[in-house]
Amino acid sequence: MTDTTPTPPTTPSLPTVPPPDVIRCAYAELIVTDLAAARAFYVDVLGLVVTHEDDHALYLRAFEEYLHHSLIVRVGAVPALSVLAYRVRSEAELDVAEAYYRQLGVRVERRPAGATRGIGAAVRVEDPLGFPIEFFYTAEHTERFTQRYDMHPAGALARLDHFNVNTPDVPAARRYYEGLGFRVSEDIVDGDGTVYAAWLFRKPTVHDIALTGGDGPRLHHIAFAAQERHQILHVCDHLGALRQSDVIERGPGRHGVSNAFYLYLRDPDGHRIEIYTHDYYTGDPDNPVIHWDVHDNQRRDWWGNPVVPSWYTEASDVLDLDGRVQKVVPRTDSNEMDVTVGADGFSYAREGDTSTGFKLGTQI
Ligand code: 4SX
Ligand code: FE2
Repeated sequence: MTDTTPTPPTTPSLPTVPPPDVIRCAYAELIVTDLAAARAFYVDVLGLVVTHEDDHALYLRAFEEYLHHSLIVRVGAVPALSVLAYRVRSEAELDVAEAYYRQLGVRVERRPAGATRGIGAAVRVEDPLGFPIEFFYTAEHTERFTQRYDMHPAGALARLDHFNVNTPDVPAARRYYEGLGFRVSEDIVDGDGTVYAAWLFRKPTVHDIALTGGDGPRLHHIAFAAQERHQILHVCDHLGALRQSDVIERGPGRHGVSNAFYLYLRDPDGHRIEIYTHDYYTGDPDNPVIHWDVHDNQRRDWWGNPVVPSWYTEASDVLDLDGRVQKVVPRTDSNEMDVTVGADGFSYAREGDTSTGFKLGTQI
């Protein structure tokens, strides 16, 4: 008998070989169209330390960082993300990464030491979500300026904290990242099972990567941690004094998710940068996952301030490994902005106001 039953579509299975041991998010490279304008923002306003600069690029780090850079800003034809890099535990993990992604069936490239200034041998992939991702261990060390208070500006940034990306299918992206050894700290869901966003970590903080439901692959933002809330407030004052308050997109405020104090800025090319401080430790194996109802009006801003529409809709294009802009796939699940903002959306602050019976800030 001939079996005519069609094979149901399956999500690609995870590799049988182990994933590379990722330590943390380590650096990003952004393409900008005007390097002088980018320098005025990243160096003169944000106060990042210049490790190296030439006519094509700035290699920047924050005050606690001793690796060569945590951000490269490179001039190019169109504003885009060109790579998100994770640091792995040793050089041997590069072979592990290569084998893992070869089994996943995505594009994989080995890069010799020095292909990126300051970075040793590396593996670059186009991940299943469509992002250009690098894994490296070896990197050039520079002086760590933790106690060079004579050099710290009033808004000194301490270190890179996380990446946040738009991806259409958050549950699928979460499965992929969990396969890579990341753990979820928090998510935003609704009573019908739609997942709007998820936060995952390797280092023991709330996240190294946030997955935000939306048309993707696109970069939503990269975030730097400051030590203190007043440093974030100073950046706002600094921008006001420069008559550049329009660079401030959202905040300052206190996030619900993560509990961090935050500010979102837009660089001259529209790339979104977050400054972030005071999230919490997540390193124990039984760290509780916090689920937020999408209708909880304090989930994204603990004080209930509205999220501006641009924060939901705008994001940076990403490049493939050949430097071409990746095609964006639309999200088909409902969008958070549509269910929470404006005439059709609803949200609440008090527990009794929820129509879903959702328990606020449920922990499992
Ligand atoms: O807006 S959220 O409170 O959900 C949020 C956004 C929490 C932490 C983040 O880093 C972020 O970008
Ligand atoms: Fe963030």
